[in-house]
Formats: sequence, C-alpha cells, structure tokens
Amino acid sequence: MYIVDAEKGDLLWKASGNTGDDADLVVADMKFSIPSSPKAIDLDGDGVTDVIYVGDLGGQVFRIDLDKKAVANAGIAKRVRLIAKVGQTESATLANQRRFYEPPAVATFKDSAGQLFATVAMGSGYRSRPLNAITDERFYTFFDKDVVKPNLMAMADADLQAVITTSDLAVLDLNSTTIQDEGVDTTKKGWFIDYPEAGEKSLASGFIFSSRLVFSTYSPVQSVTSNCSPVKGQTNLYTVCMPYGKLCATTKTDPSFTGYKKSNTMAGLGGEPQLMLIKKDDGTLGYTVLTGTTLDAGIFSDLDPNSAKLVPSKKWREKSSKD
Ligand SMILES: [Ca+2]
Repeated sequence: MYIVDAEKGDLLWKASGNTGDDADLVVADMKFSIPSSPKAIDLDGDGVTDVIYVGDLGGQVFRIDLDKKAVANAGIAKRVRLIAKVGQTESATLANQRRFYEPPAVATFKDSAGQLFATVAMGSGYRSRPLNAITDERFYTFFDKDVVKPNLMAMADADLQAVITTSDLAVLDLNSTTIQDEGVDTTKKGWFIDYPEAGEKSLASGFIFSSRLVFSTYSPVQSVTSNCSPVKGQTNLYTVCMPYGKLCATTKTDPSFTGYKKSNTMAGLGGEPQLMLIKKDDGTLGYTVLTGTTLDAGIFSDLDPNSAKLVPSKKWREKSSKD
C-alpha cells in the first residue's frame, strides 16, 4: 500500500507485509494481493480523508487509520488494522477461499442506544474465474464500531474491536420472513448473504443511499444450446435495507423483485449499479438505478427528489475549435 504526493510523485508512506520492503508499517497480515481500489472515506466531512478500507484476495478487510496531525510522512497512517477475515486465513477449504476484488460501500448509522457505527458492505467473487462454482461466495456487511470513535488515534490496538470472523456475523436468510420484517440479530458484528445460485458472485461494488444498499451479482447460468455456444450468464440485482438487513418497503411492493432480489435484470455482466437522478416524461424528477443496460425506478420511488435538491440542474456543451 503506497501513498504518494499527487503532484510530484514522491513516495510519502508505505505499508507492506514484507519486512524487507523498508515500509513505514510492516503489517504481518498483508500477505495477499490487493487488486481492489482503496476506498477513501472522509467521515467528518472536512475534506480530508480519515480512513481507507480495502479488501484482499485472501478474504481479508483492512482499515488504514490516517493521522491528519502527523508531523512526519512516516506517521501519515497510525495503523493498518485487519478488521475482518472471511477467506482462507479463517478456513482453508476451497469453498471458503473468498476473494475481494472490489472496494466496499461504507456508510454510518446509529444503533438503538444512539451509538454511531460504520457499515462496510462488500461482496466476494472470483473475478479471474467468473464461471467458478466451487467457492461459496457471499455478500458481507461488517459493522465497524471503532472508526467513529473520536479517540481512535489515541486508542491502543489491544482496545480495538476484535477481528471479525464468520461466527461473529448473522446469516441474512433471504427467505426468512422474520428477517425481512425485523432484520438480523443486532448484537452481531454484521451479516452475510449466501448467494443462492450456483456460481453466483460479486464482480462489482454496490452503493448505499437513503439507508438502502444496492448491489449486483453475476450468475454464470449455463444456457448452452450447443457445444460451441458461449456461456452468457446473467446479472441479478439486490436491495437490502441498512443497517440490519430488513426488506425495504419499496422492494416489498415492487413486483419485479422477489424478496431482496430481482433476478436476471439483463443477460451477461451488468457491472456496478449507479444511482441516477433523471427527468421523467412529465417533467418531474426521479431516482433511478442504472445497472448495465437496465433501469430500476422502483427502489427509490418513495423519495421526493424535487424537495431534496441534491443535484442542481445544469446544462453543458463541449467547446469546439470555432469557439
Ligand atoms: Ca475528514
């Protein structure tokens, strides 16, 4: 993990799992590749990144705590903390060799006691082998109760939340009407969904907006008609109410969804769902989720974008050489 000066390119800080790398921080748990983009989070909205989350190919998730008061480059990050492990460092079986290729969606919520915590939501998926059905891929939401603490910089590592493993998590059973109505056990440190289809996996990041988590999966359904026809697969779309995994009211009444899931939104790989604010034919605005080539207006149909005024209307054109 490198932090460099964006203007000059100078190396400012480095963390590595290898003691021979002359790193500012040697992190023994950093022993797998990290193809994912790091997810930089500005928790207090002051324009300065506070923490970075990133997963690796060993099914581990790290949080890098940045120290904005650091006086020397070596102190830019206070620590690189392993916050969860749900892959081969927890269990070495082939089914458990989960890999994180995509950055998480992160948001903060309050629990019933009014305590802030962060949700770190990300799915596993063997991107190098999209047809693989041996790994038991999952979508996770980890609860990070440390990141919101005002004294995070001063805390001793021994006082931080223990590394989350599978037994710390609730299972979000997609078919449980109790969970659909009430959510998972709130005393757990998060939850996961076991993807129901063979080979179903995450190949894109999701997003969290208005307490709703939206993410897509790729399912390599074999619709082979002859020996030479390609495996096309399909994209599924999920919507989960945060933070405890209830079924959202709009999803419940949307006939295109069965529970949390809309199956086969498009053939092939749809990629990352994106939230769009679009003008409808009647001139009103509406939130729509774009996944690949498909639009989904139902998920945020209860929101009034005209009163939210989140996105000012703008017009633009490209300058030509005649300008
Ligand atoms: Ca900040």
